[in-house]
Amino acid sequence: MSTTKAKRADNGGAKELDVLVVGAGFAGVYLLDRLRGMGMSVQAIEAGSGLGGVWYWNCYPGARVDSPGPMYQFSREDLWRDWKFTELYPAWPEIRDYFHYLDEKLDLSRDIRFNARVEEAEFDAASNRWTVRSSDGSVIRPRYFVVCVGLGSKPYTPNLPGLSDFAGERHHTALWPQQGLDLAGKRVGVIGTGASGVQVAQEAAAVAAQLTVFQRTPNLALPMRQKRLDDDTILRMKKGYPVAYEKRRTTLGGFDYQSLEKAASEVSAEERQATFERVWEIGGFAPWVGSFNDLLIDEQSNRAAYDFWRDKTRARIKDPAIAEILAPTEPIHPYGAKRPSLEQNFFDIFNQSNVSLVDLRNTPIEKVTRSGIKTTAGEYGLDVLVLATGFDAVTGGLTSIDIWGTDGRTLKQKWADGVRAHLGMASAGYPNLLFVYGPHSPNAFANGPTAAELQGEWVAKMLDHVRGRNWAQFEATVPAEEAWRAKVFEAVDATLIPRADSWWVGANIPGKRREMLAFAGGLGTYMAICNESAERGYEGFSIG
Ligand code: N01
Repeated sequence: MSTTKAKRADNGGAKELDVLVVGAGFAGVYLLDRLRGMGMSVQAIEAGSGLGGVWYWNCYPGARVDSPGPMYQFSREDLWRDWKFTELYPAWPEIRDYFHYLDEKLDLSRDIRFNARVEEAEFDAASNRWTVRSSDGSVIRPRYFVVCVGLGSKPYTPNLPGLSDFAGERHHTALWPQQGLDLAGKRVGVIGTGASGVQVAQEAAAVAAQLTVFQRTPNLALPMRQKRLDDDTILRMKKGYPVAYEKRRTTLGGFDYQSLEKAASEVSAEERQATFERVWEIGGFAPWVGSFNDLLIDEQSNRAAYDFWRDKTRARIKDPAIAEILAPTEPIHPYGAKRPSLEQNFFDIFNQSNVSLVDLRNTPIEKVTRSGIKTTAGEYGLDVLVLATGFDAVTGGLTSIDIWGTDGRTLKQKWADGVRAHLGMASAGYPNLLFVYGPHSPNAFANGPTAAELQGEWVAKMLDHVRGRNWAQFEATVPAEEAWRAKVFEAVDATLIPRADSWWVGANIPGKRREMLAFAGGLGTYMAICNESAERGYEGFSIG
C-alpha cells in the first residue's frame, strides 16, 4: 500500500458509470444484478478469472462449505427452483457450478471485468465521482463505489524463517493452483488447523504417503454429518425453502434455526446432557449456535459444552497423547469463542499410520529448510508444504486497496487506530463508498448468501434513495461511526469471545490491532437497526 497518492496524469478515456462493484462473490453478484435491474449502469471488477469469490481461489483438496447447501444459495425462487446441490455440504466444484448457473440465468459476466485487481481509488469532490484504477490499467469513474471483497480475500502467510528456501511445492490454501495438485504418494505437511487446514488434512490423509499436521491451537471441530442428497430428498426440502428463507432473514446467523430458548445453567444435569446429545446428533453448527443460549455467555455452561465436546472427540482417538493435543483436558479458549470447523473424519485420521501430529505449542517451528520443517523436536521431510494459515481477515481485503478519503488518508491509515465503519457499511471521509460483509457488520457470524442478500438489499435501496433525491454525496458521520463502534464492542463484551485469539478479533496477524471486527448481536437484530436508520432518512449519514 502507498502512503502517498500516486501522481497520475489525467483520467482521459476513463469510463463513467453509476456504480462500480468490486468482487464477484455472493455479495458482488447480488448487487450487480440488483442495481442493473434498477436501471443503473454497473460494472463489477474481479481479480480472479471466474465468478465465486472465495470459491474461485480456495480450490484446495477438500474445500467445501460449512453451511448446508439449501441455505448456501440465493433465496429467489426463480434461482432455487432449478438448482440442486448433490451434497448437504457442497464442495467447491459444485459451488462454482452454482455460480456458472447464476451466470447463465442472470447474464452476469457481460458486466464483469475479470483478471483485474482494484489497486487504488480516490474521491474527486469536484465531480462527486470516484476514480478507480485497476491492475489491468483500466480507470473507471463511478458515482458510487461498492466494495464486496469479502472477509477472506487477503491470504496470510507467516514470516517463517527459511520459507523461501523450501525446494518442494508450497501453496497457501487460498492461492491453490487452479489446475490442481496431486498429493498422492507425497510427503505432505499442513501448517494450520483452522477450517482450511482441517479440510485439506482429511483429503491428504487418504492419499499421501505421509501427512504431518502442524497444530498450534486445537480446532474444536464439530461433526459435519455430510449427506448425499437424492432428487426425492431435494424435492422434499424445497417444499420448506420459502419458510426457511423467510426465517433466515431474522435469525442470529442467517440460518433457518436459532439457539434454544433455554440456558444450560437453568436446566438439570440430565436435561443438559440429553440436549447436548441431541444437538450433537444433528451435527453441523447445531452444537454451537443451535444449542443452549448461554454457551457463549456463561462460563460454567461453556465449560460443560467443552467437556462434552472433548469427551466425544477423545473417544475417537486411540493414542492418549495425541488425544491430549487435539482435545486437551483443559480448554485453551472457551468453547465456540473461536470458529469451530465442521469435520468428517479429521480426528480419525490421526489413528492412521501415515498421519502424524506436531504440537507447535510445545515444539515450535524453528525454520523451514530446503527439505521440510525443523521444529524444536526434530526435522520433518516434506515434498509439499500446505500453508493453511488463514487471512488478514475482515479488514485486509479493503485495506489492501489504496482507498483515499477526502482528508488525504487511506482507509488503512484511518483504521490504524481501529475500525470505524458505520453499520459496518460506510466510513466518514469516504463519500459514496459502501462495503458489504465488511468490518463491524455481522460478517463472521452470518451465513454468506443471507448476509449478501440482506445487506445488498439495503445498499440497493439506499442508492435508489440517493439517486431519487439527486444527492451528490452521502457519507457516514463521525458520531455515528463512533456510536456504532461502541455498539459492536458492547455486543461482544457481554460474551466469552474476546477470550480467544482469533481472526474475529484480529489476533491471528502479528502486529494487527486487537479489537472485535464483527457485530456479534445477530444478523436479524443488525438488519433491524440498519432498516431503522433507513426509515429515519438514513440517520447517521450526512448528505450533500
Ligand atoms: O484460517 P484460520 P482458515 N505457525 O485463521 C495457524 C472461512 N473458511 O483459512 O489457531 C503455526 O482459521 C493458526 O493457528 P492458531 C471460515 O470463516 C471457511 O482455516 O492461530 N500455525 C490456525 O490453525 C474460517 O474461520 C471454510 O494458533 C499458524 C490456522 O493457521 C476462515 O475462513 C473453509 C501460524 C489458520 O486458521 C479462516 O479459516 C475455509 C504460524 N505462524 C475457510 N499462523 C468453510 O466453510 C497461523 N497458523 C469450510
